[in-house]
Amino acid sequence: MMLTETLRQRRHKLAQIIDFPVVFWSGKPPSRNFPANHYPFRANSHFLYFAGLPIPNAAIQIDGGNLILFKDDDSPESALWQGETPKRRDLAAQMGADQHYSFSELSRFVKDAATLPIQDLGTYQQQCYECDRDLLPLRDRDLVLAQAIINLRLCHDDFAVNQIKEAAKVSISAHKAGITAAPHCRSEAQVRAVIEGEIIAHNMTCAYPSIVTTRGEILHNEDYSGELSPDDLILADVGAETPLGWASDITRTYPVKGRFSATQRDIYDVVLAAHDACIDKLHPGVEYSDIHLLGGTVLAEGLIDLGILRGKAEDLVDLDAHALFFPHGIGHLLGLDVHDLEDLGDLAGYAAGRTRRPRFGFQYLRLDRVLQPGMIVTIEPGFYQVPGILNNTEFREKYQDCVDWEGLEKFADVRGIRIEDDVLVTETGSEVLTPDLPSQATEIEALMG
Ligand SMILES: [Mn+2]
Repeated sequence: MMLTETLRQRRHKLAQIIDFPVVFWSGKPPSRNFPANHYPFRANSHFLYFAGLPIPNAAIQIDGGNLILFKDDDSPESALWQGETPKRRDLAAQMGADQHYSFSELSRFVKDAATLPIQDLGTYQQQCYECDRDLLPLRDRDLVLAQAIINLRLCHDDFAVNQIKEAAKVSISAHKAGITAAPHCRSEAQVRAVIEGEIIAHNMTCAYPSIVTTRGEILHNEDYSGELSPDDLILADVGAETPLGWASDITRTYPVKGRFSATQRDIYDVVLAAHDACIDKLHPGVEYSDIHLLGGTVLAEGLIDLGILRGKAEDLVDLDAHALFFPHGIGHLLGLDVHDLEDLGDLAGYAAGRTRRPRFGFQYLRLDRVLQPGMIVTIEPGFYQVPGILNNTEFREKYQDCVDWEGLEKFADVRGIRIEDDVLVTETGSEVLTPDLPSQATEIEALMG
């Protein structure tokens, strides 16, 4: 479906939920030292959802399905540096706006409008000034708007699904390039360059800072300075984003030399079993927290078989013993953002009346809702040996009998393994959006030659 028609439908749906005007700002890129030398621009996601196009220094007002674009045309002088940029009139036509005005006209339209705070501080201050109120914490109409947006953005329309599939396709070829190149690379930085090079070559950007590391136990490691040793595993968590802002999110873990050691392979297969079991159970009507528990249970079963955990899987999961090795959640919402809608805190991830459970095994669970058709979620179980967790004296004492600490020592060459795919919940079950990237250990080894 065309972008313009999709945007019209989104506005129409919003108008069915709320009966007051709303304004969204796109934001502007912060400058590094002087205004023309700026960080890459990424439009605010709520703006993108309704405006469709990543236009800097712009705003839109929506009122009962009617759309107005506010933006200044660039000055003739700026063409010397930037060339001709699209005119407001043309942008307005592309998004199907009913009217379009210069940016200064916005003041007349924000009076009774609700809005949502955006990330860049400069624009946030401008929002508060124009609206004549603090936007945080969310309250009154802004909070009603947040709930309405969550209702819309939780379940994706066809246009969004297709965008995410496009992003996923490029991510898959990027990961394949990284897997194939790894045995010939000397550093994490070189592997990252191959993966991101593929994304850049498709005129896409990264949806989040890439993780390409041999220190997989550092969950969000953004350092790429490490040299590769043949016995290392590389954990690559990289996702492309389309020019219209839709994200993908994939993780693969593979051996530098192209062959898993026996111990690496053992743990890899346990993580993969958890990954496959969770994807298999993704259906509308299922509690995502049950998927999280299932992942932990399959992981615990595997670790018992390997002589790392001791006892019964269900009992160990009740005690959160598996979380010693899998301390994060099984996944999250995916959409315009990689942790979609998390600018609204847990409002989107947690159903009404639910809050994060204080349990060790649940504290980083980002999504606690009943799955509905149209939701896109990630499934990303992992196994990590985090020194800060495994050497923690309280944990050592509490889980003394749950872990075979000597048995664990055999697996010293496994620092971190994560396997992550993106899955659409459908009317009848689910559809993996990243199926063409191998996850079996033998397939990965074959790809590496
Ligand atoms: Mn993820």
